[in-house]
Amino acid sequence: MKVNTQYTTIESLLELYNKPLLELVFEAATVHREHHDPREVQMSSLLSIKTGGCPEDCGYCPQAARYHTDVDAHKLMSVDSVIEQAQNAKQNGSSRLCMGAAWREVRDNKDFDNVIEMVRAVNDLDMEVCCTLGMLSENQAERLKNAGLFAYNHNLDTSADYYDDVISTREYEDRLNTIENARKAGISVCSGGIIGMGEAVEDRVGLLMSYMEMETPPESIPINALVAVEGTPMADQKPIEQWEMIRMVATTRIAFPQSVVRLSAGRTKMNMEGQALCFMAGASSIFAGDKLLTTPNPEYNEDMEMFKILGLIPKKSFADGEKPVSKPDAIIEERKKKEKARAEQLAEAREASTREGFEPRKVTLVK
Ligand code: SAM
Ligand code: DTB
Ligand code: SF4
Repeated sequence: MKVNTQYTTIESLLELYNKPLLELVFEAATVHREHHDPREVQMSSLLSIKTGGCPEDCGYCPQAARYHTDVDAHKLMSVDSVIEQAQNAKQNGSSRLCMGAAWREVRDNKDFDNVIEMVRAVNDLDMEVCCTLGMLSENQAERLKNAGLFAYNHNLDTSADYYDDVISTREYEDRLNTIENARKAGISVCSGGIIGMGEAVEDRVGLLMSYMEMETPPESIPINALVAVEGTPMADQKPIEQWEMIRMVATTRIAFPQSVVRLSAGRTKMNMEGQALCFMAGASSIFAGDKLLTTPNPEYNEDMEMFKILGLIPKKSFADGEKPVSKPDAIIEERKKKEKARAEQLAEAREASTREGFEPRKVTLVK
C-alpha cells in the first residue's frame, strides 16, 4: 500500500481538502481510474453479532451502556444464525460481511471461540469476512487470521488532537496498537473515521495524517458521517452537508490511491447525486441492507436502483486480495477432543452400570 507522496503533510492535505469542489472531484476521479475499476462498487453487509451494553464512552455510539438509547441489547448471536444471515447477505449481492460486537476488547473466552467458528463458516461461503470487535492482542489476531479472517476494522475515528473530546475510556495509542496487532498477523486493515462530530477540518485531515504516518496505511478506509442518535452526547449535532462527505472521500482517495475508500454510515442523509459524486471521487464500497449495526441505512431496492442508474456493478469477493485459508483452531480442537473423551467416559460408565454385579465407584472425568 503506497501513499501519494505529494500529500504527506497536514498543510498539503488541508489545501487539497479545500480545493474548489469540482477540481477536487476531478483530481480524485483521475487517481481512482489509475488504480481501480471505476464501475465496481463492493456491497458489504453489516451484522451486529453482539449489541449494546458496551462499557466504553464513545460519544457517538448508541451501544454504550451509559447512554440511554433505544438500542435492543442482545448477547452474542449463535453461529447458526450468523451463517443464515451471511447466506441472505450473499444472496442479495454482498461479497463481504462485517461482524460487529459492542465489546471494549476481545476476551479469550467461549464467546471468542464462537466468533472464530463464525469467521470460518462465513469464509467457507466465499465471502470476505471482516470483524470489528474492539481491542485485540497479537495472539487473538493470529487466531482470527487462521480461521480465515480477511480484514479487521478498527477506526481511529478522528485526529489524535480531537480524540479526547470524543472518547475518554480508551487511548488513541491503544487503537494504534490494535491496528498494529492485526497487521502483524497478516490481516488486511480496515480503519477510518467519522465526520460531523463537531471537529474542525484540520481534524478530518489530521485523521488522514495518522494513516500517512503508518508504515503501511490501511487497505480499506471507511468514511462515516455521524448518525446522531437520541440519548448519546452527540444527539444534537447538526448534520453535515453532503459536500463535506464528498470532500472527505475525494481527499482520502487522492492521499491513499491504492486503498479502498468506503462510503459508510450516513447515506440516509445523502441524495443519489451526492452519492454519485462520492463514487466519482473514488468511493468503491457501500454498506448494503436497511440496517447498519443499529441505525437505518438506505433500502436494498433503493441502492439497486441507484446502481442501475449510475451504471455501477457489484464487486466480487477477493478482488483486492486472496481468499484466506481457514485452518483448524488449536484451542477449539483441544476443547473438542476433551469433550469427546468426556462423552466416551460417560458412555462407558453408563454401560458398566447396566452390567450385573455393578458396584458404583467414583470416576474422575477429563477436565
Ligand atoms: N466496539 C468495537 C469498536 O469500537 O471498535 C466495534 C464496533 S463500533 C460500533 C465500530 C465503528 O462504528 C466505530 O469505531 C465508529 O467509527 C462507527 N460508529 C459507531 N457509531 C456510529 C455513529 N453513530 N455514526 C457513525 N459511525 C459510528
Ligand atoms: C465503520 O467504519 N462503519 C461501520 C463499520 N465500520 C463497522 C459501522 C457504522 C455504525 C453506525 C452506527 C450504528 O448503526 O450503530
Ligand atoms: Fe463500545 Fe465500540 Fe460503541 Fe465504543 S464504538 S461504545 S467501543 S461499541
